[in-house]
Amino acid sequence: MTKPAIDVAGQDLDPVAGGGLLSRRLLLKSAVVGTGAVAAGLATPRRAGAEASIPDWATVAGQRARGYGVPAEAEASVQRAIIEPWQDVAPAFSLSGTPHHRLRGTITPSGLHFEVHHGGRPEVDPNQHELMIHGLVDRSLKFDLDNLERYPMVTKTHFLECAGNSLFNAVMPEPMQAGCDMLHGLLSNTEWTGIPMSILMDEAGVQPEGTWVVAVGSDGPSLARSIPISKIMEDGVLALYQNGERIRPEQGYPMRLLLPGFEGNMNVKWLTSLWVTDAPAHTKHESGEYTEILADGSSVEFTFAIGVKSFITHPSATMTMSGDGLYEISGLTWSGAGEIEIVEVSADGGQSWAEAELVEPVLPRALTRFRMPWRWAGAPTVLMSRAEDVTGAVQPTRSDWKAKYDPSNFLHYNAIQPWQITAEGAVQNVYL
Ligand SMILES: Nc1nc2c(c(=O)[nH]1)N[C@H]1C(S)=C(S)[C@@H](COP(=O)(O)O)O[C@H]1N2
Ligand SMILES: [Mo]
Repeated sequence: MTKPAIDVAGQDLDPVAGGGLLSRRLLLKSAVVGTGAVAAGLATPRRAGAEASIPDWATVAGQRARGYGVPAEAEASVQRAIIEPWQDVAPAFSLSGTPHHRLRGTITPSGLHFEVHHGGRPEVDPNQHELMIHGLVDRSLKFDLDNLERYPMVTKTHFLECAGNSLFNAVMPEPMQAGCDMLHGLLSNTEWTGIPMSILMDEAGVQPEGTWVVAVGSDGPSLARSIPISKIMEDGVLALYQNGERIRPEQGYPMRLLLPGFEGNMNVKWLTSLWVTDAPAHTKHESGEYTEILADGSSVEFTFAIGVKSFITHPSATMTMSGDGLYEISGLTWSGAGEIEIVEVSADGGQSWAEAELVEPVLPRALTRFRMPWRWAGAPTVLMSRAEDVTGAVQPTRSDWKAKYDPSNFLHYNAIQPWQITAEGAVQNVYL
């Protein structure tokens, strides 16, 4: 981890909480070097000398324009993590996680969006793919990509999180030492564009008894989920575009259902059928795979919305600190219930907390970045973040979360993530 090149006036270096958390006013200071306020541990830019040399690439003609850009060659190691441990348990499943510890900002590049395929990624021919709306409707309708292009479209930024995200923290007796891609990577954030579902439903004419919609994908397992029609009508979107371009094959090309804030599984990819019914269908994918068992042995019938959550991305497990001194702690926060209200950070293992800055725009049901200035004393400590959303819901500790469920449950894990920093500067996953 590299330290930011900031310099500051003395008073802002007074801690606002234990462990070296500093005033958020520091985030406003520009990179003024040389006021002498900070002596040790500040990463200052190298001063330009008279011996400036001209690099080779600045002396020759560059590469020609190209049709589709890719990241710089030196960034080729920024990849999704293929989540292998899961494949032993359910071999038909195929998962990859977004490397949040190697990204900044909030939008997930399309090529790094996480994947959860229950039966692999189908190779859909867009010219043959159709979406049917049927069941308790006045008119059954069929759409192909061409018909759909003529409908009004909306553009909205929303996160998608698998209900099984962070499963290793939920079930492993000892904390797994891996990066944010393995630990929390079944989470991404996208600018989606598509047709409000209410428009298509109104065209079909939903009958009064039509209170549920069973959405089905055209992949091998025909993944199917029941959705209350109220959600479909409120803010459901038939998503066709991802960050401005057509949805990637991994994300459901050529169309997927987007249900802002609802667990990933309900956002059916390669969507081919919407069957309007008067009751949930209790498909294998909802009742068999996405039901949480509580501590008393009973189970929760449905958990639609994703809970309030956050984790620090910089620094995070697998990173190494580059010496003591000033750092900007940075992380991600989100909630399926709406906007994030507050994120607090602790740099002393939860003994004291201070409010982090939420980076604008703070959008409902979208990833929000938070940041906090911090001076690491070079001694062992534990960093944590704790989010609260508009409904007042707050992230639980791991032990509070575990107490609620049967030990086998790994769904909807949203506990506080502590990162332990050793005296040598290694950042490790830890349970507190
Ligand atoms: N048709 C279909 N839809 C699907 C799935 C699938 O396997 N098939 N996986 C679901 C699960 S479990 C999740 S978490 C999200 C993952 O979306 P992504 O792969 O675009 O990240 O899609 C959901 N929709
Ligand atoms: Mo999922």
